[in-house]
Amino acid sequence: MDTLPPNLTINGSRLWQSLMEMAQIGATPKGGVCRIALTDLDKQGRDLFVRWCREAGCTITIDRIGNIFARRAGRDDSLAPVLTGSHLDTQPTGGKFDGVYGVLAGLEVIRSLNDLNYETDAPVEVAVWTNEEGTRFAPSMVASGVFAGEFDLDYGLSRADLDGKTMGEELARIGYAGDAPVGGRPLTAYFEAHIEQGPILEAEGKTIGVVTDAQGQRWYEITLTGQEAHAGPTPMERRKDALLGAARVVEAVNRIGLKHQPGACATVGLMQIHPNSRNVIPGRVFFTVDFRHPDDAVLAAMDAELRAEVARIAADTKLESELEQIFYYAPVRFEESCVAAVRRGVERTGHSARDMVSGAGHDACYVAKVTPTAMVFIPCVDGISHNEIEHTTPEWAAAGCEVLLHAVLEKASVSAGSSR
Ligand code: HGY
Ligand code: MN
Ligand code: MN
Repeated sequence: MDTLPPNLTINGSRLWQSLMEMAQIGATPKGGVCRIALTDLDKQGRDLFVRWCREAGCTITIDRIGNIFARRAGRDDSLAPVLTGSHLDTQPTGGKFDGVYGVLAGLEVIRSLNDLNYETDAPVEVAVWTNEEGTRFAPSMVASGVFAGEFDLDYGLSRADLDGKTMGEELARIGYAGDAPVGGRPLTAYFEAHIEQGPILEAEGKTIGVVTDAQGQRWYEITLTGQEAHAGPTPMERRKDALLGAARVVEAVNRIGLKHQPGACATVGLMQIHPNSRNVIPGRVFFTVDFRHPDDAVLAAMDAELRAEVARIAADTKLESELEQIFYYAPVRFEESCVAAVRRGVERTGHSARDMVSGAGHDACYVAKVTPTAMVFIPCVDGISHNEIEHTTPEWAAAGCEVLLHAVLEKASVSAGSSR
């Protein structure tokens, strides 16, 4: 690979300014961001990103599930591009940085290459993946999953929110139902920069996480059905109380998580009670379970224990139970040469670093199935994310972007000093 120029750097204040401007779209009173997938606010964020990329000289491609690819041409445009990026959609009580940091760090790489007048051999592209969070349309990372061939396009477009609106309908409504095929094209590598969303880097005083792996996940939807009845005249022993059953399953989920330490995570995050009336015994409860672990065999054991517990609790409380696993991916090992490129970026920039396993899921977990992939983490304050107080610092943001620039250039094989 050609030698890199000595003045290779990014513009940290421009990156921070872009992050703060994007955070205005869906800004919440507590300083967070609510920009749910395929809402008008998501459209506004996408439009702003597209405008910035066009101003940076990129061409824009949108595929049929709304993934956006902003492309900076390389000297040899026939070469497979080096891709970076992440997602712009947020959780309902999300922060300014989850996903957005990786998208705008990718844009800053493009802007910096323009400033430095560098022409890479291979094109460089920045991706915005549709619906990474999975909060409105389950499962999460469904669009990068379609890109990686994990799900077929019709499955992805048919994902519906709780009001029955599908991704396909909402993509058309906001004008991001592209016509480019989803995936199936060669890439040289994919690098995703992201906040850690946990406490390790900050606690250890490290600036960069060299992400070697990501833990596996299993998502479930469970419905317990009993019988609505009057809260007054119905004796306790005659009740078929769906919420009592759900409460016991929530406790069992937590117990399974605690049993498989270190490493296991177990969460019930969404619950709907029917009819949700103060003086009616709940007849039906719908809720979700999110299991994670870095070891696939343990994840499988947690799966078996959950199924057994739901069956036992339903029988004990005289309820009908339905349990469906709607999402699963095994723990991911990121590709060695890409991880090494991130490591060399750390060496060249001199930032402190440590290897990490990602606790969160990322689009990189699916893209890794079709392209050599690695991730760059930066710390977030108190390790808090998926919360309006989510925060990082301009210094950490700039440091991660610098490392990303080096890793991208290593794979895009820069020819030093060539002007565009
Ligand atoms: O759930 C996750 O890990 C990610 O935020 N989609
Ligand atoms: Mn994310
Ligand atoms: Mn997230």
